[in-house]
Formats: sequence, C-alpha cells, structure tokens
Amino acid sequence: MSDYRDFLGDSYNEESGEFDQQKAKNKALNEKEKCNIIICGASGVGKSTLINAIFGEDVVKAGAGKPVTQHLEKVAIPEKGICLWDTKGIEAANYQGTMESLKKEFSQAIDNANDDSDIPHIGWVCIKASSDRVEDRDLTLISLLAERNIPAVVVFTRVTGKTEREFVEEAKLIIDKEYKNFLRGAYVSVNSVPYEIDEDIVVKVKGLESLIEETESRFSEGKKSAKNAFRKAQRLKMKMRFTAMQEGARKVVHVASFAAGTAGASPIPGSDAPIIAAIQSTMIYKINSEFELDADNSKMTSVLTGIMGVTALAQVGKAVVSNGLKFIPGAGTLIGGAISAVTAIAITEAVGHAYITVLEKFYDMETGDVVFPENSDRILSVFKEAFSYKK
Ligand SMILES: Nc1nc2c(ncn2[C@@H]2O[C@H](COP(=O)(O)OP(=O)(O)OP(=O)(O)O)[C@@H](O)[C@H]2O)c(=O)[nH]1
Ligand SMILES: [Mg+2]
Repeated sequence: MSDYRDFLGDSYNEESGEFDQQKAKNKALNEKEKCNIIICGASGVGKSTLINAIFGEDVVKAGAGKPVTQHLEKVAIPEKGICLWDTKGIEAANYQGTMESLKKEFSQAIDNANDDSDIPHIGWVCIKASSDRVEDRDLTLISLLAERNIPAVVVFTRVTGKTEREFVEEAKLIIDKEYKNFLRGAYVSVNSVPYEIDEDIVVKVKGLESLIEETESRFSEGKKSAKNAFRKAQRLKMKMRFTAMQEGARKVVHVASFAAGTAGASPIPGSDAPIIAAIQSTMIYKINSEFELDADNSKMTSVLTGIMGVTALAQVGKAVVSNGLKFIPGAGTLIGGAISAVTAIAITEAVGHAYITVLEKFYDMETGDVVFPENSDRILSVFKEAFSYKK
C-alpha cells in the first residue's frame, strides 16, 4: 500500500500546503479500476446497440471514439472504468483483405501495449442470428481472440424468433468443432432492443443479463480488478453494480486510512493536519468515482468544507478545500500540532465510511446512479448522522 505522498501525488504540495481539487479528481479517475472489452463483429450486427444496452444509452455517444487503426476503434470512458475496442468496417465485400488488415492491426495493438491496461481483458464476438450461415470471418474473429488467449463470449444478436434460435443451435455446433475448448459453452443469445414484428407483436429485450453473468465468469483468475470494473460499469444487474461500487469504495477508505497513518507517523514539520485533510478530500473524490458520481466542483467544495467541519480537522480542513487558499505553515497548531498515526487512521476511516453511507442513501437502485440533492445541507446532515468518531 502507498504512503501519503503516493496517495496524494501532485494534488498536494507539501512545501506550500496547496491542495488542487481538480488534480485530486483526475487522479481518482485515472486510478479507477478498468476493464477493456473488445467487441468484434461484422458491420451492422448490433455491436453499438449491445454496448448501449449493457452500459447505458450514452456510452457510444459519450465515449470519444479514437480510431486506432483502420479497423479498430477504442472508446475510453474513464468515468465508467471501461475501454471498448470496436472492430470497424468488416463487410461482406472484400472481407478477406479486411480480415488480413484487422489481424495485423490487432496483433500490433497488443504487441505495442505497455502493460495489461492496454490489452483486452475480454472479448465479445457478435454474430447476427438472422444470418444465413456462420461466415468464415466470424470464425476468424474467434481465432484472433483464441490465439491471444483473450477469454471470449460469442453473442448471437437479434435473436427474435424460432428461425433465429435454430440458427444459433447450428452455429454453436459449427463453432464448437474448432473452439469448444476455448469457448467452453460461452454462447449467449440476445435481443438488445424491442423488436416489433407487428403493431401488437413485440419481441422483448432479452439475454442481456445472461451475457453479464457469462462475461463475469470468463475473466481469468488474475484479472480481478477488470472484473470488478465490469461489475460496476454494467447497468442491468443493479444489485451487482451497487455491491461492486460499495466494495470498491471500502477499499478506497482502507488505502486512504493507511496513507493517513503514514502521514501521522512521519515527522512532518509544522503539522500533518493539512496533509490528512488533503488525504480525506482525495479519498472522497475516489469514493465518488467508485460510484460514478461526477458532482460539480462548487457542490463538492461545500460538501468537503462541511465534512471537514464535522471532524476534528475543522480549521485546517476548511482551508484545504477552499479553492486557492494556501495553508499557513503551522496552521495545524490550531488543533494541537501533530496527529498520531492511530488518530489519523481512525478519523480517516470514520470520514470514509460515513461518506459511503451518504452515497448509499442517495443511490437510486432503478437508474444505478447517485443523485445528490440540490441543497448540500441535506448531504451534510446524512453525513453527520453517520459519522461516528469520538475522541
Ligand atoms: N431487433 C433487434 N435489432 C437490433 C439488435 N441489435 C441491433 N439491432 C438493430 O440493427 C441495426 C444496426 O445495429 P448497430 O448496433 O448499429 O450495429 P453495429 O454492429 O454497431 O454496426 P457498425 O457500427 O456499422 O459496424 C440498428 O438499427 C439496430 O437497432 C437486436 O439485438 N435486436
Ligand atoms: Mg457500431
């Protein structure tokens, strides 16, 4: 675990005592657990529709698509902790040429990756169930993932009736001939949007939750944090999302408290109160990002000021979060100078857990989002009620 310097990074300047909220916020976002998913399939099979159905309507629009190469596009959405790789332009015409270049581009992308954070953790191969047959290109796509040992799920899209279901059964047999050991039955049929056959006959959305379950079970043992990121990012199994967010936030509190302990334990000239207040503010930003909450800066300033006011760090804490205000060296004497490691840990834990309670309280289980009330006083009163630290 990291000491307070690593935890704060460049968001806190020890010399000047300046705390930069924006930097803390960015750091929180950068350090959020991430999952890379590659979604492969021919044009028009329903890749974008599927992504929106799983991760929320705004995903494809919101993510600034970065065309990496001709046939690969990466869409990074740091707030959601996901990066989507989308294959592009795989058409029936000249598919061989296309597949050759995609293979090359895919290999290069992986060979050039700096580390695990640049490699897909999981792949979805989409095949339209209203097709006539399984195409070579679909098998090639599966082979791309198999060669690189990227766990995959084959997703049959637009499964809207008996004909499609029959296609799926046949397709599974064909694919299993070569990839049974690799896929181990990871086939899911979905209908990502309601399909209207006639005015009074509509095929409902289905299969999406199964896709989430199947995907979850496919992550390799060593990819816990990618799996957590996936659990938090998907928006259909809300209980799973909420639990994963809570667990992530509790981990943040643990790490932050440890960092606060290292500040309490080291002989810092002046006082360690400002540093501890900065750690707690950073922790709160990290908890926000665990819950995918992007509250605006002015609201967060008043929330943080209020929270610091509740704790023993009142005087300094207020100074830390008021934008632009520098610390007066020795300000910590206001609360009696050095803080012991034990106290630093205990206060930070108490602040963290009370703040998690706040987000739980304003979490909407239907939409999967935290909705803060307009009035920060309501946020603070929940915090005060939950905060228990007695000297
Ligand atoms: N009924 C039904 N329609 C779907 C489904 N998936 C996609 N569609 C429709 O198929 C069309 C193409 O879907 P997209 O999601 O744009 O396909 P894509 O794979 O992203 O296509 P490209 O980005 O062009 O490669 C859209 O009109 C979708 O509404 C599905 O599961 N069920
Ligand atoms: Mg698309």
